[in-house]
Amino acid sequence: MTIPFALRGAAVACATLFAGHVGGGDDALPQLSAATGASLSSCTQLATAFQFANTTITSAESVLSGTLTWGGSAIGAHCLVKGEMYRRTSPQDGKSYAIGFEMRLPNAWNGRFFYQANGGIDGSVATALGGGGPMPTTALPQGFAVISSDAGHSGSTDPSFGIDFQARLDYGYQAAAKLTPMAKALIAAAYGKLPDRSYFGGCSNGGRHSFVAMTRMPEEYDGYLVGAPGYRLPLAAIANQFGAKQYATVATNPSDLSTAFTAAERATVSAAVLAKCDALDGATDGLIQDTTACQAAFDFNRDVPTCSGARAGSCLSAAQKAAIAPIFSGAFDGKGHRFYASFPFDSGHNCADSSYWEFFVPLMIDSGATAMIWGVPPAVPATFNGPAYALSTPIEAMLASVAATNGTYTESALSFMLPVQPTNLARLKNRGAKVMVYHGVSDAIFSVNDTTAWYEGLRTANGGDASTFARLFRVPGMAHCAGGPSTDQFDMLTALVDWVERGQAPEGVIAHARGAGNAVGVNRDVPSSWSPNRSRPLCPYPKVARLKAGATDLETADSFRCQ
Ligand SMILES: [Ca+2]
Repeated sequence: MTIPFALRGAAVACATLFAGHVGGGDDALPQLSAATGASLSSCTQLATAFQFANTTITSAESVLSGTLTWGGSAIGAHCLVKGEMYRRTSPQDGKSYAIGFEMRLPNAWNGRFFYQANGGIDGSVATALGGGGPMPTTALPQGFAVISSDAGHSGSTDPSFGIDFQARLDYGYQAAAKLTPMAKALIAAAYGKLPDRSYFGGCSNGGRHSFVAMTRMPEEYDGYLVGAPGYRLPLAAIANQFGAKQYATVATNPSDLSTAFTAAERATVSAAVLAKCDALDGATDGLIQDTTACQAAFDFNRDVPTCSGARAGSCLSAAQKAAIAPIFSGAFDGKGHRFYASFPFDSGHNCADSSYWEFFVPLMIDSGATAMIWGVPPAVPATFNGPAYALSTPIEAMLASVAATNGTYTESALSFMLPVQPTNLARLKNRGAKVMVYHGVSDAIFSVNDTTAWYEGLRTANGGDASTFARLFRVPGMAHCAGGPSTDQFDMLTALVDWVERGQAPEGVIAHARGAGNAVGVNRDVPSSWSPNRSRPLCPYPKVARLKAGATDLETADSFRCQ
């Protein structure tokens, strides 16, 4: 890596910004200083002037303001740098691999770096906007320098990259570790100083990347934004295949698992949950804020009508209840051992997102990932049949294969995919970094209960209170990362920056529904009875939003408080 001497000086000066403590009491943590901006000194020259080990810059070009937009607003002028790291040929499959990336460097930079962690099985370089989903704004338009990568392989729908052992490791945790120092050096080359503050964020597998980063790279980032983390992804995927096996026992069309639990029947369950739980938070408004109380109040077998005759949509047969109840109460192996979390009952079981995750994904995505990305030895891609694998392979065999190693695949999936000691965040905490986690309560693929169990463990590991550095926000009604009958549009990145750099701990993050006219995109799951722009506070767990005494307007966050 070549950095001009003057820039090395700037990098040293930057390090002194970590000094300074505020607060008192026995839990005083360092207060990190705020980032300061700078202007881009060059763009196209970066293609030749920037050098870093194992890195090839393939292009650097200026992008005019308005070329990209978010929510109808122009994103400002910036420099787009494309490149790759660690080009190599696989000893397992003979194919060529590299870690592809793009960085977008704003002309008017806010002094911050954002690592955009992507979803799915990675495999494509998503546009480095600095976030996605339904966020009202993202990092790039706010002036962050943003990196996005393919995490070390090409092909966002093809799990056969798992034949290559190094590609497994890059996908798991090593791509982020390799990209981080390169990205910071590129920022130094572009602006004359390293980033003052660095943030890491994503949802789903991107939330997993964030979760892993806070345990493996606690010194590299100051804030971690963790959305719907599949932080035990191989186990969640096997649990989802457990669900497919259960559904298959009551599907009227064996080739279509959704016939086991139709949209009308799912709506019946959501309505039954609302009938028991909606008012527990003081407001009968179609949102169940008190998720914990709801699980005690609602009984699936008792409160969902049982069909007396043929299935009719407004009831479940006894056989359906027997098949579906274990999916909620938690997947188990043949010995009755639970290996993944339960799922809570909520208001959003009938949204389209849930059907996709429960009926399509286990057969077409989870199966291939389990067998080829995580399993040891991996399945042979040319003859692999996803639905047959999901429905025929014993759960015990799946669990054994993601825990296995051999002479070629020397690290198991449970090692390379999962965070390391996830309730020990002392290094991150003690240097003043912060963590914000959000998770939809109606998420059908990664259970909010799994994330809540981790957070309870974190509280225990920190004397009963982790809120000084890490907070969990459960989002009622929200499906996987977005959607569901929910207020799913919120800006936790700004809340995280305010916490990291200004010491303003997030109490209630305001979230909006995305009804008709929403600039970023309409959520079709928003009930027609709601105001299109309904707002609610998202509350740090274990607090929940409750209706204020005397408040009558159910469409505004002002009527609720976190308690
Ligand atoms: Ca309610």
